[in-house]
Amino acid sequence: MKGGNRLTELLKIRYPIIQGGMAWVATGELAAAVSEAGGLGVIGAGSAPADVIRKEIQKLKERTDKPFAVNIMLLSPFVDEIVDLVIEERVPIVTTGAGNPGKYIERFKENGVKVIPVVPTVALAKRMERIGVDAVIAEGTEAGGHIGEIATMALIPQIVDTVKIPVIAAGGIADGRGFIAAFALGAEGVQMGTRFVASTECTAHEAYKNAIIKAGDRDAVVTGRSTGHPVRNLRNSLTRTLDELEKKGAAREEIEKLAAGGLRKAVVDGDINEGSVMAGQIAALIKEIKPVREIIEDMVNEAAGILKKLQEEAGI
Ligand code: TUI
Repeated sequence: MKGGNRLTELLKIRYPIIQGGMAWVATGELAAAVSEAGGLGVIGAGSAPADVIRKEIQKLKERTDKPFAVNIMLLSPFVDEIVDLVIEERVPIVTTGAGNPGKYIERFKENGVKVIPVVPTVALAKRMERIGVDAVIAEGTEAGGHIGEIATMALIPQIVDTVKIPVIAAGGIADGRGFIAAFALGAEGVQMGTRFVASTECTAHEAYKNAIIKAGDRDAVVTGRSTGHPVRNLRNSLTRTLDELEKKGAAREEIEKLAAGGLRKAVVDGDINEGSVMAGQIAALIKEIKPVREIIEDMVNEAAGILKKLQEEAGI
């Protein structure tokens, strides 16, 4: 095994590859497969109550004894009970999304839980470092789901130049080229969501996975800008209806009512027309559903090939 970096040492994993903590999609099965393959598997708590996530943690623990994380979606009504659950189950690492995890940091630290928040801006990265998080995931607007405004290419080097803790790049990464690009910008790891949805072990409905395989470059569109909760999802009848409502200046409640429950509809029921098929812009680059181990090994081998080519052909 080759030597690691700060992130692989912090998380005790083989490859600096983290799986996105996607609500409904990031189950115990998917997370266990990623951890077993040498990355960091992440169970997405989404808006689920603690008893549901406890079962996912148990499922994962039956399949692997490698490190894993739980992602806490900070807009969830169940955040407090998920925080208690993480501590009770001795989950070693937490990632957070869709908000500022500040008020929970002390409890995590006291209990030896490593915390890695997703940050969409330099200001939030700086604030997170000051309150003592272990690393940050800098997520560009190319990502799927709830997003910020700054592109990965611009965001990563700015955050790398601002904080001393390790920076993990997310948004628009699905292969060895993206991996190398992230490292070129100063990241010490990558997080991928959409790529892991299109995996054999992902328990999302086949129709959802196939929608990613079929997506073209302009299909991952943003809805909900007017509500202050912009979400990137694949263009379908739901996104068209939402667009019309937003153009008409419909009430926030009406838009949110339509969007609520949309993710479950797509992931669990396979309704890719009326449901919210959250995916990043990189969906169009993903051409096949393959096992998690292959996704990771192919990515690492492609990255190694790029490095070799640079050394041999570019005289570097
Ligand atoms: O959280 C995500 N992606 C998500 S969460 C989600 S569930 C949901 N569905 C509909 C509406 C809202 C949520 C689906 N996809 N990614 C990480 C992420 N975090 N992206 C952006 C942020 C973020 C935004 C603002 C993190 C912190 C933040 O801070 C604002 C503040 O309070 O300072």
